[in-house]
Amino acid sequence: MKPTVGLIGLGLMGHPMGANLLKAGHELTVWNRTASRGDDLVAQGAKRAATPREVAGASEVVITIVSDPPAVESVLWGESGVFAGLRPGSVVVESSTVTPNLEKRAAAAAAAQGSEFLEAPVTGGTWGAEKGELVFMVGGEASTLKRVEPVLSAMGKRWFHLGPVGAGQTVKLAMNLLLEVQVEAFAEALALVTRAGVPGQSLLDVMQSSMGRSPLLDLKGAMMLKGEYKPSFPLRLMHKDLGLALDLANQLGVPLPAAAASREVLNAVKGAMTEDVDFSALATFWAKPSVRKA
Ligand code: NA7
Repeated sequence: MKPTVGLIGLGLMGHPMGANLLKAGHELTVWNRTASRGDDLVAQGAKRAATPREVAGASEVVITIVSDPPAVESVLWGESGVFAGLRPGSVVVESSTVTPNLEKRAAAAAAAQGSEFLEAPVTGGTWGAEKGELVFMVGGEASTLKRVEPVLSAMGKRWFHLGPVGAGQTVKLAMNLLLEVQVEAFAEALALVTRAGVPGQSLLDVMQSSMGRSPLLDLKGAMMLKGEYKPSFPLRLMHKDLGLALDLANQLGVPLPAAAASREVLNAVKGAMTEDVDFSALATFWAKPSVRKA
């Protein structure tokens, strides 16, 4: 028997994860703050819950994937949150990108109710979520992971067990730092060559034929050259993640000078944008002088 699954958060990532859980044959209960984002999943057979508490009451495995720490606080600890209705013996899988400390608190709260907890932030973007090829960075007990592997396999292709709760988010924040700084470095290099009169495409062609080749830049480099920034990994979320990485670094006393400089670029672009854009839109920092003055 496949476990009954609850999914809280049907954003860019959660929605396709829900579609893949249904495809894999799980009985699925969903909740999203904006209920209409779940309409098509309900049409495909998901049950709609009125609150996160109701999701928890209906599910053996409860997955949460919402924006940021305040959103996780609200869906877990809110008056009608998961912890108000968790079934003893169930497992909470928290897949948002948040702080290691928040996950440790959530793990303790789940344990106090006789449930298990796993942090499992994801990488792979909307593309990976749609294809069911996400990669999970897992922190928690190996035995808990074993229990939910069939559920993870409906949404992802790989998972890494990185240690106790906290290790998964630590690696996730470090990963996003790497992705951000890489794209930011390419945007700087692009600004340099284009100002010198060399087409940006030439830089991308040579870069992608070199030792420095990066699959990420196949995608993000092309977006920057076209100046089209439909969000796959929204800039607002990368801005949040770099902030969380810098907070963690402050706690640990680790200097992150490139990440700090890069966050300033995200800050300026975020302040100047009126619509939701991909984080590769950080390239507009150089393209539009008005962004720098913002
Ligand atoms: P999205 O597409 O911005 O979706 C965010 C989701 O979080 C969406 O379902 C939101 O509901 C929900 N949300 C945001 N704030 C709240 C509060 N306060 N309470 C309840 N629900 C909330 O993000 P992604 O799907 O790309 O990413 C999700 C996470 O994975 C994030 O941590 C990333 O960094 C990685 P809404 O539809 O707006 O009502």
